[in-house]
Amino acid sequence: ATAPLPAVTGGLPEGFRFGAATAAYQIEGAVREDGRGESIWDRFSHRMGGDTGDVACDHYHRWESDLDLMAGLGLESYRFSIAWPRVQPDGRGALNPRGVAFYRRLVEGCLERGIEPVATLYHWDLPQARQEAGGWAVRDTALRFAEYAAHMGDALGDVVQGWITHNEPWVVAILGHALGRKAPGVRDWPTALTVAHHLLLSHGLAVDALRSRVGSAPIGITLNLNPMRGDDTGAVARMDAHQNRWFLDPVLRGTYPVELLEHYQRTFGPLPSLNPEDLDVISRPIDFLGVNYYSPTVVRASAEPPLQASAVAARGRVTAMGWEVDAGGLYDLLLRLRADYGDLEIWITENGAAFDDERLVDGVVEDASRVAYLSEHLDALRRAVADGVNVARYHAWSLLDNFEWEHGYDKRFGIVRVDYATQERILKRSALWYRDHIAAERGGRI
Ligand code: PNW
Repeated sequence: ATAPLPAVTGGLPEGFRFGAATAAYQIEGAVREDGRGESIWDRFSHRMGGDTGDVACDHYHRWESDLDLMAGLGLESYRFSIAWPRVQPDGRGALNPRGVAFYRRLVEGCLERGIEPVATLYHWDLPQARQEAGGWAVRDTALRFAEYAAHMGDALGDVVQGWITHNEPWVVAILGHALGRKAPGVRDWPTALTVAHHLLLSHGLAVDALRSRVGSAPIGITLNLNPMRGDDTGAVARMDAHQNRWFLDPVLRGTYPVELLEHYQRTFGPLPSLNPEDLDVISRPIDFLGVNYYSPTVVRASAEPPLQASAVAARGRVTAMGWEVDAGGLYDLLLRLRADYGDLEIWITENGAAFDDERLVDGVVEDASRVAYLSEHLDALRRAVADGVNVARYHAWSLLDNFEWEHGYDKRFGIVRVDYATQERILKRSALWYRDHIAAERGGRI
């Protein structure tokens, strides 16, 4: 393998920041400490009998040294998530002050190190008590989420510098409620569509709640978006409407994609949760769109309900997840967002990869595949910026190896290795490469 060329630098907009992302259940551990309530991921991972987030990276106790690690890499922005059941154990009622205090320490620790703290309110860890009251399939959960958002705005609005309502509502709705692969493990398409609607509604309600409480801090939502590839234009359009436009259009235009909406209604009957007035709330102005990009989706026409379209297994270079490596997909996606949705500010809130070919050599984990992945995707980002797309953040997924949901700890996305036996953090080559890339951009010596 040849080493990647030195990265192109310069040309990024004023105010652009490089950072890394994590999520509460994937790194914190300490699931029974300081009054934290149970979440649907505690319940689901224990029920599945595999790995759980009980200890994870023990970040709840190691946050200070983890922040030092970030500062040492020159990271400028840190995207973390707040565990709803840590700050409001039953997902309603009074706050748990010890849970809130943890996030205040974390955020102030970021500020002390010159790192911008960006908080995600929902990265999939619904309080189990809300699930027992019906979960995202009931409208009340959206109202409770708005109250939680208001509480967080009051508690942390003076220090958090960016707010993200939801992470990847498609994954929550479809993988969590149609395919049953993620918590809460439901398999029912009509429920999944109801859940998607309530997630979107709760996003709009949370924007309203935050707007009056967080000063000028930007507010957005993060979607997992995939550029679609394939020869059957009908199948490609259906998959694109299902996965990308079902979330983009309501948030950015106040409409559901009409053809797919009619198709769902023919297939499943009326969708009673979908009150037309909700779209005004869902489309409240946001300050940026968060984009998680991993790979393109290759689509073919098939008999598979409800879309009559299926994703084809990736070919060529793939990651340990089986996801195709294609930085051109990031460029295409960014250009498409600008063409279809106008000049909105975009934050890449996740981008990265798990690979199996890492090995420890003289105290550094050599991960050439990840260095290549990050380098190619940052080049694609720079090309999109040069072509006029307004991109303001890049958060690598992830700072640390962590609990990769139903795949457990085997899939390692970190730029920093976690030795789970000792909780030691060991830099990977990609972390050093990223440090040098940021330093070169800032004109420092590397
Ligand atoms: C995202 N898919 O999940 C999440 O935001 C992270 O928590 C996660 O660790 C990361 O990506 C890596 O998986 C996704 O199947 C999970 O399309 C599945 C899909 C997409 C994103």
